[in-house]
Amino acid sequence: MRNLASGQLTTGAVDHGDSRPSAHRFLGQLTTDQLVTSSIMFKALIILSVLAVSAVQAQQTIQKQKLKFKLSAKGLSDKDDLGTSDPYVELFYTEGSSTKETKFGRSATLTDDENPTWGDVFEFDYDRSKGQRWHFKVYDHDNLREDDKVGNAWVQADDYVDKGQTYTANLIKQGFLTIQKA
Ligand SMILES: [Ca+2]
Ligand SMILES: [Ca+2]
Repeated sequence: MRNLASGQLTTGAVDHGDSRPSAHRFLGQLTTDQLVTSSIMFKALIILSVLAVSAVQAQQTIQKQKLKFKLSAKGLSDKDDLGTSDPYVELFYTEGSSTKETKFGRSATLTDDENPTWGDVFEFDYDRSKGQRWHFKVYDHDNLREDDKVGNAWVQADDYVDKGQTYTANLIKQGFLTIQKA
């Protein structure tokens, strides 16, 4: 700041004479100021990069956590004669190589909605060492007969966690299911 101010003063004072040396000096000072600024910004950039990399590493190494998430879906198949599907989701998980499915949640039923966003918050005790796999089953609620299957998806809990706790899976056979941190 002090250099810049004296540079401007000198330029103004030498209006009548040869101003090239002072103008040159002024430019020189500016360049020095800019260099100092660039250097500071460069250091700041390095620090920010290091912080960003650390954040990603920290995220990837989550071993255990009580996860909280919400569900939404897009493009569900129409399983109703009047109106469209009235969807709800049942949540199951398996661990390791076991095929035994344990239910850990069920959403509310929404009416005539092929692109539902369920308000329910689900909780899951995530443990990387257990090889947990989720099975989401989407149904269309029917009053007078058995509920129709709308679609289902399997998701490795590790994949959801490692992708920053937002994940979209294809539903078999139509549509998408999104799991989003709550
Ligand atoms: Ca139906
Ligand atoms: Ca309906």
